[in-house]
Amino acid sequence: MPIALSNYWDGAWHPGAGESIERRAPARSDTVVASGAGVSSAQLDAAVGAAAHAFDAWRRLGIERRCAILRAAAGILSVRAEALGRELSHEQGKVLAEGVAEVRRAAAIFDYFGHQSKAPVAEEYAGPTSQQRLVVSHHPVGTIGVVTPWNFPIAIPAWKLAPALAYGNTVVWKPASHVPLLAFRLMEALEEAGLPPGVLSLTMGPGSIGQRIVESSQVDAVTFTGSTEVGRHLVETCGRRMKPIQAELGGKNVAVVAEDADLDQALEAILVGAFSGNGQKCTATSRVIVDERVADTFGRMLRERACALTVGDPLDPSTEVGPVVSSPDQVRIQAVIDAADGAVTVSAGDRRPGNGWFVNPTVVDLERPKGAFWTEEIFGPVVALVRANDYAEALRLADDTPFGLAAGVYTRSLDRVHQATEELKVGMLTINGPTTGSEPHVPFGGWKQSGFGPREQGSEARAFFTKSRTTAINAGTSR
Ligand code: TAP
Repeated sequence: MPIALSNYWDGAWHPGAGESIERRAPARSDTVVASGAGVSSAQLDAAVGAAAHAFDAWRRLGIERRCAILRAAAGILSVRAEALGRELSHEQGKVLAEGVAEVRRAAAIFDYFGHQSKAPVAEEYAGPTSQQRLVVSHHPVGTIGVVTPWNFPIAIPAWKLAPALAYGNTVVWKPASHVPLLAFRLMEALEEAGLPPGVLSLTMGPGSIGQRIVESSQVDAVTFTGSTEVGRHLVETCGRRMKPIQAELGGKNVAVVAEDADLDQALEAILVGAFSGNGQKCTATSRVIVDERVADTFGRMLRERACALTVGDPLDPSTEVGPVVSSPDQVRIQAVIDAADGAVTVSAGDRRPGNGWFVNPTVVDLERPKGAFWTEEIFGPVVALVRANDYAEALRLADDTPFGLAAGVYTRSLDRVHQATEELKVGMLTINGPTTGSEPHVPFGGWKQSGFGPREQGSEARAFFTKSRTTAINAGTSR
């Protein structure tokens, strides 16, 4: 039976009066996972109004009581990780173990921000004289518009909602249309954790609902994760309104395999980087640049292992690569593969159910670094191999992209690690590990066209979700 979806604002669930929603399972497109309707424009305005109205009481509640609610939400998500992970895998298509791990990650994020009440709330500096102290304190921004993508249906919402709420903001959240069920489940968990009425509004619907949130005069700032195309448009929209926006966008992430790399270690890391999440991660490895001297060996190793990956139902624990998120995405990715010269499309055999949106894991040997495999974010289980004459050329090629999200470098040389950290223009760099992955206590985000505004998570999250005030305190003249 499909799960009946609902929207949430002002402390109550509301059936949508907007566009209908019907989410089908990517592995079995004849199975409806969840259905309902998104909000109408009038409902959205009510949901935004409720969040704006709730702001003063929420910020005055104090950080300790706010954080206690986030810790309770973390506990609820932990207890439900298996069940929610299964629903995530069914709805989005990533394999079961990754679905469960993502729910646990969301719990860890709520737990991390649930402990921010114990972090310093201000910094103190010396004034120009001993009579003056300068105190920098941090204050909530107001009502935040949150717009999230489908590839991490619960972890990315968590890493926006948790800091927004901890630091005293209220939120209007529009999840991606492909993953309404996990949004509904996260909202349920937060309601059960004791979030007061109005503090969070869940408003489902198409991109136009996200657009209306961003344009609302009652929304004080926007945090968005998604494509560079939509992100650029939202940055322009916010710029015209002088509204702060944080945007985490696309990537064309690279793995550089040096001549001295431990090839087995590099192989394991690149397989995870390229094919986990069915290749649909913003940090997915999509270009592999290999030193000419080890390229034949490494290319053969990569093709052989990619060929042995089991493609199938994401709920089957033996599956290593599941379906992509939608039928149009399957058609688009397959067209890019079909148009490529030298594409080796590989698959371990047929364990896939009928009617699924599957794409075989694919390795493409590129003669020259150009074409769609080199420049476009394909967002599927595909990876391009390119040869470089030496390490210096490999680093130059690595930066041959307008994106700057993630890179992996595989080497045993400290000198080469140093060169990579100096030269590569990326926000996330991994040495001898997968390009994918993040931790809640350290910043996450991209350079160049992969990101805009303050980073997410860790110590940098507060920079976006608060406004600072510098207070100069002068001692009385009698002292
Ligand atoms: P998008 O198509 O950009 O959609 C992202 C969100 O924006 C969805 O909720 C979407 O709604 C909404 N949206 C679409 N048009 C809008 C508009 N005009 N105004 C406001 N909201 C609008 O991205 P996607 O396909 O969901 O996600 C994949 C992309 O996200 C990839 O490029 C990936 O690299 C990127 N991504 C980046 C990161 C980081 S941290 N850099 C992490 C994950 C994903 P609908 O779903 O209803 O269309």
